[in-house]
Amino acid sequence: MKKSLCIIALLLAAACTKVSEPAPCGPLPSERQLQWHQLERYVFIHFTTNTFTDLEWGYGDESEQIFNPTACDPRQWADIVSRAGFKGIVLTAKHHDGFCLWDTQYTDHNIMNSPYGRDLVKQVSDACKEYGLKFGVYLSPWDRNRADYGTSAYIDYYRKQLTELTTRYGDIFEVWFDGANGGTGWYGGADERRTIDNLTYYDWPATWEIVRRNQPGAVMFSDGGPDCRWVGNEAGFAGETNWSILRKAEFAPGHGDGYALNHGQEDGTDWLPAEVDVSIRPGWFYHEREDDRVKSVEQLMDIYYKSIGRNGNLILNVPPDRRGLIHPTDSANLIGFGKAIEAEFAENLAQKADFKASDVRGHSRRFAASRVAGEGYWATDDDVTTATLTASFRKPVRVSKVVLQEHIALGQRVQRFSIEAKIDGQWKTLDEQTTIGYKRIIRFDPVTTDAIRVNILASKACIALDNVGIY
Ligand code: FUL
Repeated sequence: MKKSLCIIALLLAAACTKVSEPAPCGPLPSERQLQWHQLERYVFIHFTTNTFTDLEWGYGDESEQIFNPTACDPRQWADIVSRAGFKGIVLTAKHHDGFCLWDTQYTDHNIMNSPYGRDLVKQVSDACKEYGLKFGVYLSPWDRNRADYGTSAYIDYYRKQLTELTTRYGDIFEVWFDGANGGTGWYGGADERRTIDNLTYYDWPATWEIVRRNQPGAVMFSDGGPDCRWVGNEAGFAGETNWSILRKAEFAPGHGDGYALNHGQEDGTDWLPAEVDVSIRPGWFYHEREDDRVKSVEQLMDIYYKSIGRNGNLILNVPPDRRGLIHPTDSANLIGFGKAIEAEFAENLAQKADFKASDVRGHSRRFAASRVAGEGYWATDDDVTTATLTASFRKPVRVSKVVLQEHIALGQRVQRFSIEAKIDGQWKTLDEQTTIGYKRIIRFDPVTTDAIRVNILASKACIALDNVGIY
């Protein structure tokens, strides 16, 4: 019998018999982390008094009177975000300056005392519901408005704020804990001398507990998680090697090794995937002087491949202007970005391919298009940690990208892989890389090819791939 027939027979047999699942490998994602991975991209909104003072870090002594957007419309934000194909919005409910964008009972330094006079957290969360978006909040631990910042009274205040935010506005998908604080040598606000030890001051586990209790589905972001980690830069890229696991005990908000944040750690103890935060403009807040420095669709696509394409989620900041609207350039580029992603991944050639694997544990025959078909995944036998998967085409196709996704519910396994194309009867290596994780996108100069081969060259345990896409 020919080899291909042999494999088909094997596949059929496997489809008919119940095959055991591979054993989990290393730390595993929680259900909330699995859901979060699937979001892939969402928008950050930075908006506070800084928008009106032209600052990036307000001092905390700004008058509430300066917060006066003349045409503020969170529905415009949500409309643009959803049209661009992004899945949610994370709003800076309070940035380092301490001004609160919601109707809080714990400080007068809030939006209800501004000329705007409306609860913006409520408006944004409502707009998200209307447009089918997830909603999240950023609550700066550092607060330059509070004279008690640095004492235990402030921790109590901070936790009360977090309680308000996590109980009043419906479901929250992510809470963002920024690591920046006055201890980094940037002074201002109510007390210019205080220095904070990030590691000892906040007692994070007790604070995180509030989120767990009130929003069990929410992931929490910081340099050290507990659910997703900072990627170690704000330029928009994850490491080419990017493990979703980390030795968590070595990290805390505002504390951790930059290289490890960017690459993860192969011997990580916990599932702690990377989130890539970057702004569409040079700054996080709107400044008119940056109107001609909005990232182009081309730049945003490069970020896409270096974040989502390298096993990270992307949180792209799009700051409203002084009117409280997303500026036309930002809007056009964000929507253009969404369209470019759609166009580049419009046709998955894997669906037309005939797949053969060098080893099969047992799966649906349609595993290659499993994401599309919504079933099965390809796994190898327990002792098989190297394997090849070949996609052959009846007629030559033009290919410039391969998408790989591991079955991460059972852990991150692959340590090294390569992609080859069969061109004029010869196999040519297009790329060789390390990790895959939730999603890895390999792009290369377009080739016209009869077949694409994925070689898994090293893996911590048997291979389990959810999806192979060819574009
Ligand atoms: C940083 C902050 O200091 C910036 O202002 C911004 O909020 C960014 C997302 O995180 O650490």
